[in-house]
Amino acid sequence: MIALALLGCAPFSNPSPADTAAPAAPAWGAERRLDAPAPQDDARFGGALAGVGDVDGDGHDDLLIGAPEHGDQQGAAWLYRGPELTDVASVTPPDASAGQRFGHRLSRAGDLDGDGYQDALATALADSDAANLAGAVYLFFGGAEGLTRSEKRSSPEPASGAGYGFALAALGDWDGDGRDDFAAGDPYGDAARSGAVDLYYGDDPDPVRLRPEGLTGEENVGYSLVALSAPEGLVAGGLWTLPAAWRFPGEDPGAPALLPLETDPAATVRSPAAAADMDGDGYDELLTIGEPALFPGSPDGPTSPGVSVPLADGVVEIRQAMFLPDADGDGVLELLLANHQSISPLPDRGGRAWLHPSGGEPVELEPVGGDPTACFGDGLTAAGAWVVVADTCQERGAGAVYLFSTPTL
Ligand SMILES: [Ca+2]
Ligand SMILES: [Ca+2]
Ligand SMILES: [Ca+2]
Ligand SMILES: [Ca+2]
Repeated sequence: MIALALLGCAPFSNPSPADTAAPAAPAWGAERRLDAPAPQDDARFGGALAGVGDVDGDGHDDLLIGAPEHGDQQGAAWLYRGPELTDVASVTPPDASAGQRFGHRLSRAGDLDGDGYQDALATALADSDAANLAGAVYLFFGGAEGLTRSEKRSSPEPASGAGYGFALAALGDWDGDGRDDFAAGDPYGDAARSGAVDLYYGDDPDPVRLRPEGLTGEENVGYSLVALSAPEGLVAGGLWTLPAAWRFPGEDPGAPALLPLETDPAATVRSPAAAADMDGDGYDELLTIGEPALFPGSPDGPTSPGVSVPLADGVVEIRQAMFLPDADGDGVLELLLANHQSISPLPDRGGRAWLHPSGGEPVELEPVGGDPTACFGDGLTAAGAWVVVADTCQERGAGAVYLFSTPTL
């Protein structure tokens, strides 16, 4: 009950009798589907998504969408400018090459160089420049013309097939120098596959490499990254081997601590997925996927036991999760959860996604058009007033992205 008390309004507890009336259907407003600007079978448009903030300074938040298998696995990414996300421009690294799989991961960055424009991050999973297919992270700097200038970052310990930048996280300005900072995961970047996290201050080219002490191998630290509000720091997960998650405090990132992710009753916790201050007490809650749970925030980071999130009937696990703005006015953020795989015993269709209001029952999102047996929900983000849901299986793997206007309840 301590956890529920910390979450203030006790979101996601079982509804009390007063709450059991059918919830009002969410007013999703406009819904739209985006297909790839250059559709191609198996290109996996929507394989990465990121609301990147306002990169061109026109006052509207913008969206990046990647297709990592596009064009002989060179990969591709496009910038969709807000507010309508109809103005599209290709975003390309200067050393684009076949097999590079650019656009495997995308992230907002904040303002890395302090020029007032929001910047963005993109990885090339199998970049061949640094060592042998070690992967690379590109910084794309915002400007009035969009994301036209970039710089490249490679692993300090480049290893074959390592997939540098497998996870990315925008941190805000940890050192207070006016430039926002970010982290790049390197979960396969050493012989023992213990993994590591690189901390980049602004646009400084050389990272601070972070690796918890006492690792013995196969921890794959940096497989997932979730930023907390500074100074609580950064949560780095391993590869499906919990409790392999660590917290790097913002004030002393060189002193990470193992982060227990235990729930009561015990649930299958797969991976950290998102963090936000759900209840407005100043400390971020951590949301995990698997059987999803919320770990209450504190000055020392998220705390166990986590509070399980009740799922829609028939749903056992979820694979994607994010926070949504408070849509029902109770001061508590809502959740968007998805599972892109077909869920037995629910009626046969592919991926599904649900809005989980803090005070009510889950409400399913219905994609506009398209093949309902595909993998709707294999990526989630938000950009401006839009909730963005990917379906990379759509159209023989060409992929599609669905836009839903932010709901009001
Ligand atoms: Ca903009
Ligand atoms: Ca900038
Ligand atoms: Ca900084
Ligand atoms: Ca909180």
